[in-house]
Order: sequence, then C-alpha cells, then structure tokens
Amino acid sequence: MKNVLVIGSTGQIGSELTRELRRRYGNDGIVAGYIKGAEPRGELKEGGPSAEADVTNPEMIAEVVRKHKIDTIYNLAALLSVVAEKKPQLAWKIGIDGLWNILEVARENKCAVFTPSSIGSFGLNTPHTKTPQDTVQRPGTIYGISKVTTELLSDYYFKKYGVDTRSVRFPGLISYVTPPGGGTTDYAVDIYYSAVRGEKFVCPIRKGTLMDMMYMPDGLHAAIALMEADPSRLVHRNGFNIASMSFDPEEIFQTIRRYKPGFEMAYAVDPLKQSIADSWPDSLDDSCAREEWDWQPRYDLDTMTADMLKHLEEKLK
Ligand code: AKB
Repeated sequence: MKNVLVIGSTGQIGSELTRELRRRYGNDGIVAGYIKGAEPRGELKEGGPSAEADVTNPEMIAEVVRKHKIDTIYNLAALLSVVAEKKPQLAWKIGIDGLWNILEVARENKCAVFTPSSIGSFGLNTPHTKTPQDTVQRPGTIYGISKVTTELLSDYYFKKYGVDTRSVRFPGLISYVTPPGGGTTDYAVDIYYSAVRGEKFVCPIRKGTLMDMMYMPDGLHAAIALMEADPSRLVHRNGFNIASMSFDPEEIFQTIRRYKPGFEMAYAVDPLKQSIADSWPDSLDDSCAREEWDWQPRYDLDTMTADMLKHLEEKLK
C-alpha cells in the first residue's frame, strides 16, 4: 500500500497520473493535490482523497503529508515553456522555490520525490541529434533554466540528505484527456482536435522542426516505473532521457491524413515558440533509462495517431 500526494493533480499530466496511480495502488492512498481555482471535479474528486497543496506554502504541504502519511510525492507544479517566458519570476517561484519547499518536507518526512524535467533543459549548444544523457545543458529559456536547476537540486538532496529523488526529461506529451496549457509542443495535441473537428490546422511551428514527443500512457508508465525501480541499479537519478518518437509538423500532418484524407494544414510561425523549438534537441538518446530501469515505450506516431483519433471522435461527438 502506497500513500502518494500528486501535486498539480488537475493539470495535463496530473489528472491522468492520479487516475493511473489509483488504478494501480487503490483509491484511498492517492491524494489529489490542487490549488485554489483548480479544484478536482468529477471522477478525480469522487474517486479518492484530495487536499489543497500549494507548493509556495510549505506548512500546507507538510500538513497534508503528515495527515495522509504520504511516502511519495509527484511534484507536477510548473509553468510550461511559453507561459514561463511571459512570467519568468512566477515560473521560478513555482518551479524552484516550490521545489525547495517540497524537498524540505520530503527530507523531514522521509518521502520519495518525482519532479519532471524536460527536453527544455537542453539548449542551442547541446548536440541536437541523439542527445546523450550526460551532455551540455545551457538553456536560454527560464523554463530550461528552472528544469536544469530542478535536476541539480534534486540530485543535491539525494546526495546530501538521502532524499529518494528521481525524474525523467519529458518530451512533448500528447493526450486526449486534459489539454496542455502554454507549451512549445502543444501544436502536436491541437492538430488532432482540428482534424477531428474538421477544421484546417494553422501550425505555429515551422516545417522541418524536429522535436521529441510521447503519448501520455507511455509518459505515465515512465513516471511510475522509475519510482518503482530498484535503486541499486540507478547510476543516474534526476533527468533520465526518455524517448519514443521524434517528428516535424509535416510528418504528424501526413500521418493524420492517412486517417482523414481531407484534412488541411497551413503555417503561421509563432516566433517565440519557434525560437524555443529551435533550441531543443531533434531526438534524445534514452539508452541509460533502458539500461538502468528497463524503460521501453509502447506507442509510435502511427499507433498513437490511431488511438488519439478514436478517443477524440468519441469525446467531441
Ligand atoms: C513544453 O512544450 O513546454 C513542454 C515540454 C516539452 O516540456 N511540453
């Protein structure tokens, strides 16, 4: 029996991770943490305990952890890359001051902590193709700077205090459940909504721009499998590269067109999103994750597209 607190349980990853953890470990021990204005509703609320858990309020987090005897925290509080560029100080306050609060509570209460990093933790001078696990990380965005700091601070708490910190570098996550808000990779979700609604899609990312992407079920599996992994096998801890597919806008468009022959796409490049995308890798080398905790994705672009379209047809009916 595990007692888990999911911080950010109503967000893009959190809403599905909370359901998946409840499915695997039972409802009672999985607490859906939320902030005011983003309270859980429906199945997320009825399906198990929930609690206000604002990362900027360490006393509140400590109280929830003690009350529910939490042993594992999934800390998903963060602003995505494009929003973070518009609100850099808030991005730092949530991403780093918030992380510091979580790590301190974890140290005092002996909790394991998962805080995602991202492909955004790399920068222009990182090798772009098959980006290695250990390489140059000099990002130019506040999102990337906060993700590198997340990895380093999490490693520091492990080495100095023995806090069981682990994380992956998420690619763009694609899902039909909760839409992302303010990321560079959001286009790869939006394009499916346009296809199912029968609308022409206007792509904000230039043709030929490769980025790593992943279907949400694989992302959830990665987060849970890493936290369950045998610690004696882990050479790395924070910031495992994980990968399943890398494509440019044209490739995802052509894949969708195989199912929706009349689907159309035009380009209206967004300079901010494009400059962020240009600084991120084309593809990651995830061999360390495969070796150290048997990471393996199940979906590729084709199987993901078939599943996305099927579920969105149902959802938007
Ligand atoms: C974003 O685009 O900001 C995120 C990410 C890849 O970290 N989806």
